[in-house]
Amino acid sequence: MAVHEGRRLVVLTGAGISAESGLGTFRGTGGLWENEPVQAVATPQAFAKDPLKVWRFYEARRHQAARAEPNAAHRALAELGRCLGPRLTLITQNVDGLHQAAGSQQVLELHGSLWRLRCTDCGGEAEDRTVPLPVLPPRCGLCGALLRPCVVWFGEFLPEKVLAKAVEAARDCALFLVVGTSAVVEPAASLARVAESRGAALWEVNPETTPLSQLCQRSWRLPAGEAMDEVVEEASRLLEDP
Ligand code: BV8
Ligand code: ZN
Repeated sequence: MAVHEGRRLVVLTGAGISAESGLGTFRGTGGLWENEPVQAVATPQAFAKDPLKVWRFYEARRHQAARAEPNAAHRALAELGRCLGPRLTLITQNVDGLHQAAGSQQVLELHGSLWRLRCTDCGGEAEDRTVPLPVLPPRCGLCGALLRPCVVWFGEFLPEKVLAKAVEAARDCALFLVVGTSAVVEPAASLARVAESRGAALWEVNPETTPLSQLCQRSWRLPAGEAMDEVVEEASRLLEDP
C-alpha cells in the first residue's frame, strides 16, 4: 500500500499497553503505586535512603517482565513499523522492553529500561537480564559501587537525545496516537500537545478518559489488545495518499 512519503505517525505508549501482557499499571485500581507510594521507590532520594528497598521493587518488576510476552497491541505496532519504516516513531514510557520483544525497532525509551544497569560511581552501564539478580543491591564489577536500574526517576531528567528525537517527531507528524497512558507524567504527556498544536490529528486508545481525551479526534475506549488491529488499519489509511 503506497504511503504518502511525507506523512509521519508518532505513537506514545504507557503501562496500559502492557496490561494484557500481565504487567501492572501504575495508577488506577491495583496499580503498582497503590501499595508503594512513588516517593518510596521511584526517586533518587529513595534510592539514596534505602537502595535495597528500591531494588526489591525493581527486581519484582524484572521478574514479572521476564515472564511477560508481548501482546496483540505490541505486535500490531511492530507490524506497522515494518510497513512504515522511518515514517513511524514509536515512543514509550514503559521500561519492560516488550515493544522490542515484539520486533519494533528504534524504540524511544523515554523513561529508560529495566534491563540496563548503571554504576552510581564510575557510570559504567551494561545490559543485564539475569533474573533473579544474584545479589541485591547489585554492585559494579569494575569499582564495587552500587548499581542502579537505568530508569528515569521522578525529579530526574529524561535522556536528552531520546527526548530531543521524540520532540522532533512530535513536531512533524500527521497523526499522534496515544496508547495506554494516563497522560499525567511530564514531559512525556506534553508530546501529544506539541503534535496537536502543530496540526497533527490526535487519537487515543484507553478504556478510560485521560487529560488528553478532549483534544482527541478519535478515541477507542477499549483495551489496546482488542483495538490495535483496527487502529493500525485506520492509521495506515490516514497516512495513505489522499
Ligand atoms: C523531569 C520510572 C525535569 C521508571 C517514571 C512538568 C514538566 C516537567 C516535570 C514535571 C512537570 N510536572 C510535574 C513534573 C514532575 C514529574 C511528573 O510528571 N510528575 C507527575 C506525576 C505530576 N516528572 C518528572 O519528574 C520527570 N522528570 O521532568 O525532569 C525536571 C527535573 C527536576 C525538577 C523538575 C523537572 C520524570 C518522569 C519519569 C518518572 N519515572 N517511571 C519506572 O519505574 O517505570 S514514570 C511512571 O509513570 C512510568 O514510567 C510510567 O510509564 C509513567 C506514566 O504512567 P503510565 O504509563 O501512563 O501508566 P498509568 O498506570 O499511569 O496509566 C495506565 C493507563 O493505561 C491508564 O490510563 C489506564 O486506563 C490504561 N489502561 C489500562 N489497561 C489498558 C489500558 N490502556 C489500554 N489497554 C489496556 N488493556
Ligand atoms: Zn563502577
